[in-house]
Amino acid sequence: MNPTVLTLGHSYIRRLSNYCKMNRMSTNFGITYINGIMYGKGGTKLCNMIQDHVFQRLISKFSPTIVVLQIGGKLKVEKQLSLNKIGHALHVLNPVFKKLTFDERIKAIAKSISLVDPVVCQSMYIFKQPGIGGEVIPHQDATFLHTDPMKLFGIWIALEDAKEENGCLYFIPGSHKSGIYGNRRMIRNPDKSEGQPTCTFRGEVEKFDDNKWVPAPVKKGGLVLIHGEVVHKSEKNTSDQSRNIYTFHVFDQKNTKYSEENWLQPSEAVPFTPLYDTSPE
Ligand SMILES: O=C(O)CCC(=O)C(=O)O
Repeated sequence: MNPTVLTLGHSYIRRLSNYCKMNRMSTNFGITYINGIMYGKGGTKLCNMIQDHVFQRLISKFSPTIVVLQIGGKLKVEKQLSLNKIGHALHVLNPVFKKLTFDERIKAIAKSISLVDPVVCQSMYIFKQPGIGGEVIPHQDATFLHTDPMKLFGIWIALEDAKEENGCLYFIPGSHKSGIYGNRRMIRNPDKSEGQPTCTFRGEVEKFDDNKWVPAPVKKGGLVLIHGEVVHKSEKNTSDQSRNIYTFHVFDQKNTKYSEENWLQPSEAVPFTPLYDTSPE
């Protein structure tokens, strides 16, 4: 794994957090979507932030479209250690992440699982910060990025050792064979009236058996290929070591319908990008 990826992530954070400091940005603990879509608490303040040109310039220069901040009245730790996530277009807008995403080894993995015409639909840098990195609750990725038939895969790359202590992934073996539990889906909210959230859930929340989880510790540079319907999660990071990762999702667009209800849709600025050339030789 190229160490620049990690360094680059930290430099994003330093710049963003300096910006936050300068502008006394504060919201309640929650998710902050920078690209105009917002969930979580602190919505009003985020609107102000989005209209702020300096911040927009910073965002467009450094490519993050989503930044999750753990900020609540008082920060527990420094701002640069409070950020949780940057996404979802690193693979399009940033040369380092682009290079990594379209690396020949990634293409070989996609070919090995018979993806005919895979496209990359999103990418994220996830920080699991020492002491405060939160859990990611049990889920199936196809709940969020639904394709019919299921042709979605996550590529998850450890930029640091991911261990049980600092929040590695956990899986329920065999859980990818039963479809989407409870028909759970996150979709664009059909109710567009004022004050309604942009996205909403339908279906039931499944309670998974605590005894079925298997940890998947991975060394720095290791890659985990995640089936779109496998149930997985990660725990809080209570250790003093960070657990940073880069992840992106691909789906095979050959004979597949990507749901128009999915929260993420391709745009001119950030289209879904083919992983490899499929034109005949
Ligand atoms: O990295 C994590 O902690 C969770 C990532 C995850 O669940 C995902 O990318 O689907």
